[in-house]
Amino acid sequence: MSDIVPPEVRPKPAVPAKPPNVGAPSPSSPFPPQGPGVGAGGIVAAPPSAIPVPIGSHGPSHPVGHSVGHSVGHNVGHSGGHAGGHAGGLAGGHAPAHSAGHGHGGSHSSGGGSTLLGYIGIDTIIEQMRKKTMKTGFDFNIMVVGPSGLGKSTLVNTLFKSQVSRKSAGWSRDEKIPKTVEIKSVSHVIEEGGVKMKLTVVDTPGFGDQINNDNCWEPISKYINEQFEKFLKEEVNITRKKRIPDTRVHCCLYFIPPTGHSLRQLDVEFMKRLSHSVNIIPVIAKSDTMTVEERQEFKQRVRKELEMNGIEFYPQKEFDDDIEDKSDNDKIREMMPFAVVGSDKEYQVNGKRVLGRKTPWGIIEVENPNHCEFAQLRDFLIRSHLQDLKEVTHNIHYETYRAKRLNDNGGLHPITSNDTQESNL
Ligand SMILES: Nc1nc2c(ncn2[C@@H]2O[C@H](COP(=O)(O)OP(=O)(O)O)[C@@H](O)[C@H]2O)c(=O)[nH]1
Ligand SMILES: [Mg+2]
Repeated sequence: MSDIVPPEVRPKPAVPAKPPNVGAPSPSSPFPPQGPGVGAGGIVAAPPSAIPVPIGSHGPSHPVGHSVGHSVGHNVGHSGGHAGGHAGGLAGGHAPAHSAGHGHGGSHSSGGGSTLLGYIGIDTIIEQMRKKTMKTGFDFNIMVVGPSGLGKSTLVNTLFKSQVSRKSAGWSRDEKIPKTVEIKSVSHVIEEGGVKMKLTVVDTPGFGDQINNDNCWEPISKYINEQFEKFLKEEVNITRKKRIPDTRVHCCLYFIPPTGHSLRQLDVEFMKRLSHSVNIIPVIAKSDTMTVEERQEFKQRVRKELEMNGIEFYPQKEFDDDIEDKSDNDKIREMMPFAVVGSDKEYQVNGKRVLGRKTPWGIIEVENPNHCEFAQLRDFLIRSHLQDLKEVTHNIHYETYRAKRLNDNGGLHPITSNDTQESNL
């Protein structure tokens, strides 16, 4: 594939990695978080160098297991139930060195006079979880919202290094990009390092394109709730699927036009209304159209306006887990909204192939942190917070919907699978 950029040209992540657990109070749902979402931390903590992204191809280009060390100690509590004891022996050889010490150092027996010595193998849970995730894969659903022509499709393609959001049936690469007129989701399976991700991009019609934009967030809100409803119906089914297809929107990238002015009333309304049902990540689109000073000023203004309007974007302060989490997330929040540039074209710069936009005065390298903040967004979204986005969606947004729905209804009656809509995945 010509548009794969070799890993060595990619910059290091500029945002701190986050342990893949959510800071929110865990609701006492009788339903376990879905699929490999929770407990599959091994995927998201992958080191930055491990993103070769052979989209749609099946050749893992990296040895698996490189991400094990990052997840130790964070997920065990969530996913112990999945662990098969017999797997310990299989995985023991891969146990992360630093955690093996807990077991091998067993000579310091407890005050109770225990003489049990030696390695138990608890730390192999990570390897067991990794194996499970490799087998089952996981879903990730991302929605893009903003006026048409702001670079939404391009940015998603830049993020996932492919034509993912333009590949909808019937459109080839060279044809004119169709304008989205209805909410449409397109799914792709992306495989990397042996882990499969079913990525669904939900494209929304040019938000705010109309003359009268009253209530234009409604169809988007409806779509988000429909996915919750679909999931809820599957959950309360008497014959539940082993793994419920997850079409819930894990993240909504909200594109702010690079006007240099204020947020529009529409932006404020949208984010205010939707921030309680979806993880909103505001980004400043086409930031190559602004000077460095303009960009800084605009970012500051947007941050201030978001705060003044009480808009909680992701990562929400109230869900910070602990002090470490808070300090990592504070750094990210201070950098937001990321001023991004998108492109799915490659150019040769200093002997390396880079994704960029060619202008008469030079090439804007989208992954170069000195040129724009795309790399920060990508690292945050995929390499450090992807798992957390899924968990917040499940534990907070979905849980809120579920509680309300069950309350309103006086308890949802079990329904048969015939009543539920088929997943659109
Ligand atoms: N200057 C600039 N142009 C961009 C950027 N991203 C996309 N474009 C261009 O803007 C046009 C619309 O992009 P598209 O991704 O289809 O926008 P969408 O309607 O929001 O999905 C295309 O010509 C893109 O090449 C960017 O970051 N900067
Ligand atoms: Mg588009």
